[in-house]
Amino acid sequence: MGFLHELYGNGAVQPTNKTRQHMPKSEHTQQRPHETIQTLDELARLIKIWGQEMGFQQVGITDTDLSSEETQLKEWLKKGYQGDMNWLAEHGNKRSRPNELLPDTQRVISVRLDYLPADTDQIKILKSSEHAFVSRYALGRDYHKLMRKRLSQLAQRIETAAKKLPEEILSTSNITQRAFVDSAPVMERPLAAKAGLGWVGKHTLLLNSEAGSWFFLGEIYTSLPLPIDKNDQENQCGDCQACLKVCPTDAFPRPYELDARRCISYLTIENKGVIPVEFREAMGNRVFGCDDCQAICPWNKFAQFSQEDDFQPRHSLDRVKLVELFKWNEAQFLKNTEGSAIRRIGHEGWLRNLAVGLGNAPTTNATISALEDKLNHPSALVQEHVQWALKQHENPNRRRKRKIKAPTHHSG
Ligand code: B12
Ligand code: SF4
Ligand code: SF4
Repeated sequence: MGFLHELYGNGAVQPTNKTRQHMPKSEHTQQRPHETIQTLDELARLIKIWGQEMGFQQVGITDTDLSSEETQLKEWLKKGYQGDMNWLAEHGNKRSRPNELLPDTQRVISVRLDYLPADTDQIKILKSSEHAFVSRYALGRDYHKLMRKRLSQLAQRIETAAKKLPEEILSTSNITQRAFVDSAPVMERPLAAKAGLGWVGKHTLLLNSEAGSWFFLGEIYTSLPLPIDKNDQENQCGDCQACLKVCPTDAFPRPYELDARRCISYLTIENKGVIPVEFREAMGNRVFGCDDCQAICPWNKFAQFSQEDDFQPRHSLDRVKLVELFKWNEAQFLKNTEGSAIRRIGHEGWLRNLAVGLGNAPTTNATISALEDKLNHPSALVQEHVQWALKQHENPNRRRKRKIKAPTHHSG
């Protein structure tokens, strides 16, 4: 059975076909100026309502204890699974000890924001090797700024309300809070799981039985001793191993553990250098990130499309041909990726990834001539990947390896 059949012909998960809905703003939940909140329980309840009014689909509160995750993180780093992402090993214990990152932190308010745009034909595009497959999270505007801004507004609203709490409930007026989205040393998935937003699946992402996994995470660290939520989302992966089996590059040494060095997301986004040849055929047309382990997950049939206009695809990135993207010069690249997560990899990284995609595309005049045009590109990195791609086309009847195995066998 071919990989694509395995992935999409046999139980792969198509997202629900709901149209985008905007959450109604429930005016009665707005705190009126004359109202004062009397207890921390009441504040916690309002924080969730405010969060949802701001567009977050879920909000949960947890404590800062990540002691067992700290051990797992250290073991993961010891194995070198982080590759060149040295920043994951920096900052001492700040990543697993929230109050070492922000002194006085007592609680973490964790939020989720759905990002899957509607009607992007993701399976069709992944199967069409002349098209570029860009991860669903990167089709629209970069999520970092949008989420951080909203979280900061939420933090401000919490602080204003907390300062009015009776003194016997909250004795200090010194409230410390900070919003984070992805970029700081924060263990977002374990914190979100503790806060009741879902469970960490075998693919290492956070998922939820009512929402799947197509969402971003963000958090507010706070010194407020808010009541914490219980996680009623038990791990419901059961015997399923679909994500482990579908991974084109065999990046899971075992369930719940990812060797980032083998993950297409790492290879195309975080990796700044050469893409090792062993992974290139398996990458197919995935030119920015990879979604396979999520696309196959049965819980994603409960995913809902994003309500954010900002996450809708720009420049037809959900259905554009590889050749077309490869023709963007640096100025076009910078213009077309303004405000997008794609910009981070730079024009050179973009061409590198697209060259691999073109090496895996059908042999056509358009593909060959687009590649030949870049043979003398000033970047040696681009040149090398273009040469590899052209070599692939020397045999138009070749069969691409769609899936590779890690050298040491590991079971799922
Ligand atoms: C580094 C990073 C990556 C790396 C490494 C990924 C990884 N699995 O660690 C790469 C570049 C590969 C990557 C890829 C992607 N990423 Co990323 N990434 C991050 C980042 C910045 C740090 C993650 C990290 O600390 N990893 C180190 C590991 C060891 O730590 P951990 O994830 O916290 O894992 C712990 C738990 O899993 C725990 N655990 C819990 N239960 C169990 C059970 C068992 C038995 C075991 C052993 C362990 C265990 O053990 C681990 C150590 O404590 C986070 C943001 C953040 N600050 O957290 C985003 C983040 C995880 N990424 C995200 C996304 C969207 C992606 C991609 C889907 C993007 C794409 N489409 O290409 C892919 C998915 C690949 C995958 N299957 O994970 C989202 C995930 C949202 C979600 N629903 O979970 C995050 C949270 C960003 C965000 N703010 O939304 N990412
Ligand atoms: S994102 Fe793709 S390459 Fe990375 S672990 Fe998931 S399926 Fe494998
Ligand atoms: S595909 Fe299966 S094993 Fe993987 S996260 Fe989803 S339910 Fe869990």
